[in-house]
This record gives sequence, structure tokens and C-alpha cells, in this order.
Amino acid sequence: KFLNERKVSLVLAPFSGGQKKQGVEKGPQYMLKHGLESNLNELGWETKLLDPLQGLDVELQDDSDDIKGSNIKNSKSVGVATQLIHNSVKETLNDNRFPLTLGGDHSIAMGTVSAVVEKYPNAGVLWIDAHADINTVDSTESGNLHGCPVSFLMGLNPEEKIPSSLKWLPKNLKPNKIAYIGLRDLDDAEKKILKDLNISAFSMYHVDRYGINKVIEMAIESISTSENDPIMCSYDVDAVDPLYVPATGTPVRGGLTLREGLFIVERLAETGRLVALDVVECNPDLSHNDIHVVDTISAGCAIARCALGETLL
Ligand code: 5AB
Ligand code: MN
Ligand code: MN
Ligand code: MN
Repeated sequence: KFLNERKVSLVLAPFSGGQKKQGVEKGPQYMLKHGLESNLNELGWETKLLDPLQGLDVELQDDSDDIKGSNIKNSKSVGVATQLIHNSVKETLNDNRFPLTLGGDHSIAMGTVSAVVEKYPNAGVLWIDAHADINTVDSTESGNLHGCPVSFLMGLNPEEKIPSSLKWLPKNLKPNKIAYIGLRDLDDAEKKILKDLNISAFSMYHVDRYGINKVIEMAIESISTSENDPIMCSYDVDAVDPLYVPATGTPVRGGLTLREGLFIVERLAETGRLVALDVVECNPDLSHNDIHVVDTISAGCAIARCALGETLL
């Protein structure tokens, strides 16, 4: 449907408060400078920029909302930023436009995924990542909220452990409506959650065993309750091997090749069911040279373009 209408809103989410490394907030600006918007225009997409965090006046290091007895960090700024992003994504979907959200760290997916599921209750989510991002307030060792968005979206945290700034978040993601691809670095607590909730998870082992083509089909099948359920893709660029995407906050070797990474979104474009995409965790400051930056940003942009049909004939 979106491929026919070709209207996209680029939702800029230059947010870094879900983790400790500065620079990930530069992702959107770098992707735009790389020509993403005009490339999408050339593909026939009418574009619009939304900048929901513009003028955001909350201290990134504001711990006033953090939960006592837990080590989660910056929950105030994460709560405020994700709500603004949620509202922009919701507005975009209501306008019948495709929300392409450019991060920023992965905590912003609390805003995007909750908005998509609110709009399309039968939507399934493909979470492309080296990590499962399903730590709870109690299980997180780092305290970084970019490692926790899925637990908040699913309502896995007890009410008294939810920071007041995140109380707005609808807990509308069901465990049978998410599938992971690319996993290779999970905390023990996360493995237990995935197992207990019977969540569909394809690690790099599965990619090697079955091939990426089969893995995508299985992943799509696992989140589909009926044939043409909408699909959202939340794409953490660290799913792709650091050989191709070195400038990211939590790189893990042994990841997807660039082609496998692009094939995932090409296939999603082909289904005609994709309704929203996040591209997160490009951090141009985390690189030893300019080539690393260009590689990372161009991979991020290619993911977006392929998801919007660039390579479909
Ligand atoms: B990312 C870790 N599980 O909770 C944690 O990059 C890493 O959005 C989280 O996937 C990585 O801090 C978050 C160790
Ligand atoms: Mn809402
Ligand atoms: Mn990750
Ligand atoms: Mn992630």
C-alpha cells in the first residue's frame, strides 16, 4: 500500500540518552547529509521531515525519574523523547504516510513500535539486531535503556518499576508478534525471557544453518496471525557485521553480511506489508577513520532505500 502511494515522513530521532556513548545522536544528520532524502525522491517517494525532538529541554543526564534500587539511567529523558517520537509516528501513520525513523539509540523504538501497534493492532515486528533489547528494569546489568525497549513494549516490568516518565507507554506488543534476526550477544536473563515467552528468535546460527532467505520466511510466518498482517521493522545496524558497520555503540563480530542485511529489507519491501522502519545506532563518532563513518552511514541509508523498494524491479 505504501509502495503504491510513496509518501514517507523521515522522523528524526537524534537521541542518545538510552546509552552512554555520545555521537549516536548525529545519526540522522549524517544520513541526511549522505543524500537519503533526495535518493528517496529519485525513487518516487514524496518526503517530509519531522523533527519531534527539536528544542527538547530535558537534561540528558536527568536521573530524577529513575527507579530506586534499580540501575536504569536517564529514564526521564528517554520517557520524554520517546513520547514525542511516538506522537510523530502516530501522526505520520494517520496521514497514510510511511514513518522512517532515524536514530539515535534503540530506546527510541519504545516510541515507534508502540505507535505502530496502536495504529495497526495486528502488526508484527521484526527486530533486526545482534541483541535482544529485552532486559527488564530488574535484569539490566548496564542500566542502559537501549537494551530494554522490548520489555517496556511488552509490559514485562512491574508497575512500580516503571519510571513516571514512561507511564504513557502503551504495553501493546504481544510476545507472538515479534521475531528477531541476527542475534548473537544476549544476556542470560534475556535468554530466559525469550524462552519463557516462547519468542521467535533467529540467531546467527540459524542464518548459517538455514540461510537468510529461509530465516526471513520463518520469521515473517511466526509473527503473522493472518495472511496480510502489517509488518514493522526495527533495524539496529549492529545486526550487520562490524566489517561493514564499524561505527556503532555495541559492535559484535560474526554478524550478517551487508548483502544478508539488505536482503532482509528487500524481502520486506517485496511483501508489500511493511508499514514502518527504524534505522538506529549509527554512531559516526565511534570510528578510527573516515572510511568507517562512510561505510556505516551508507549501510544505514542502503537499509532505508532497500526497504522502500530501491532494488525491486
Ligand atoms: B542495542 C546489553 N544487553 O543490556 C545491555 O544496541 C547490550 O540497542 C544492549 O541492541 C545493546 O546493556 C542495545 C549488554
Ligand atoms: Mn498514542
Ligand atoms: Mn544491538
Ligand atoms: Mn538494539
